[in-house]
Amino acid sequence: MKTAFITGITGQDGAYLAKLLVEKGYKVHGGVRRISHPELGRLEALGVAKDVHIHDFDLTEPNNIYRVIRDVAMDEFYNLAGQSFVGASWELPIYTSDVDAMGVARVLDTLRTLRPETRFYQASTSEMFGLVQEVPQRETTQLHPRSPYGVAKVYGHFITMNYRESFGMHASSGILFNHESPLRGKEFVTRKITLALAKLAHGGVDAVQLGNMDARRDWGFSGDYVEGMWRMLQQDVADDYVLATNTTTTIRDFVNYAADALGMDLAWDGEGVAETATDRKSGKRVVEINEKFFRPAEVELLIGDARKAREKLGWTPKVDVRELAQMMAKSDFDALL
Ligand code: NAP
Ligand code: G4F
Repeated sequence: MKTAFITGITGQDGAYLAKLLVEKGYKVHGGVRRISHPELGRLEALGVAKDVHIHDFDLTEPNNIYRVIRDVAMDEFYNLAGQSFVGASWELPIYTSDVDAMGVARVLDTLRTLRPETRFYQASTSEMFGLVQEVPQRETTQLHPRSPYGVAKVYGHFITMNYRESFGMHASSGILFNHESPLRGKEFVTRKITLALAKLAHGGVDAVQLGNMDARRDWGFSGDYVEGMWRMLQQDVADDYVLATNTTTTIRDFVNYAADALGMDLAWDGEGVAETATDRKSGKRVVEINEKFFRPAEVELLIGDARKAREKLGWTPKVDVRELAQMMAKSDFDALL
């Protein structure tokens, strides 16, 4: 039986990965940071809360990291913890880099000292491509991050590569494009949309307030992507891989897919901050634009080329963006029944 340690186990990906590893027969340990109201809701939703061993863990706390790595005899370490909300990173640039950049170095250096044979996974991101230098983006595409979050993740990415090259550690970095699920945080645009539309479908009256409708994202399903993380750590040689669907969709079209799943028929009108969407059937206003959701610098286009993961890991995503929007909208609708 293998043992895995997952940081960020209470998050979206942490919960799906914990479920995958429990099903594969792993002994699963996870790190949970101290907050006033500890929350294992996602692990409970996936039915694995009782199957995981929880440890106090914070990426900003070096001695805490040291003790956890000393005490848990782990074969694999998945570093999924992070300040993951891009929009917040302009307000929290120092904290974001402490967690998303320095936190990675703290873990790698402790593993190097105590358990250098442990296989390590770093949660890198398509946000590192930012102002994209190539379409589609792949492992070799030049990075140009556009947010403090993206900048911090670039450090995490390169320090992972550096510990592999410097110390021969089995350290891999997954450059994951956006991936979502019914367990996605409510501030991310997909979940914000599906929750708001589900409330409208239940008789609510509040339109969802959104920012840039023209940004394009390559959206996949978290459940598919954690399978790719696991496959990376099963390779004889550590490496970096893009995981993506190779389809890009505007925010506007994601709204259309979610609306469709809930039986709405949207009419779009206006441009820029005056843009709106109204449901032809109910006459209700569904989308309004609010300038406060625009970002100081935007990532306009993401579309990934996951050929390397397909060829070397045998990984392919199973859920497309329409199915994803439908899955999320239906889940939010059913939860309100
Ligand atoms: P998420 O739902 O926001 O989960 C983040 C997790 O990190 C939560 O468990 C959170 O704990 C924990 N955390 C935050 N700060 C911490 C700290 N200082 N010490 C220890 N734990 C801390 O994010 P996700 O969508 O699952 O993403 C997982 C990772 O992949 C993140 O690093 C993210 O940046 C990266 N990523 C995500 C995507 C995506 O599209 N989902 C794409 C590429 C990369 P709480 O429960 O206490 O908040
Ligand atoms: O859903 P988002 O907040 O995700 P974003 O910024 O792409 O980041 C996510 O994916 C990254 C991978 O590329 C991860 F590394 C990161 O941790 C996170 O999981 O925003 C998506 C797009 C942006 O272009 C944003 O400007 O949606 C646009 N948007 C328009 N209106 C909005 C809104 N985003 C949010 N959150 N809220 C809005 O009202």
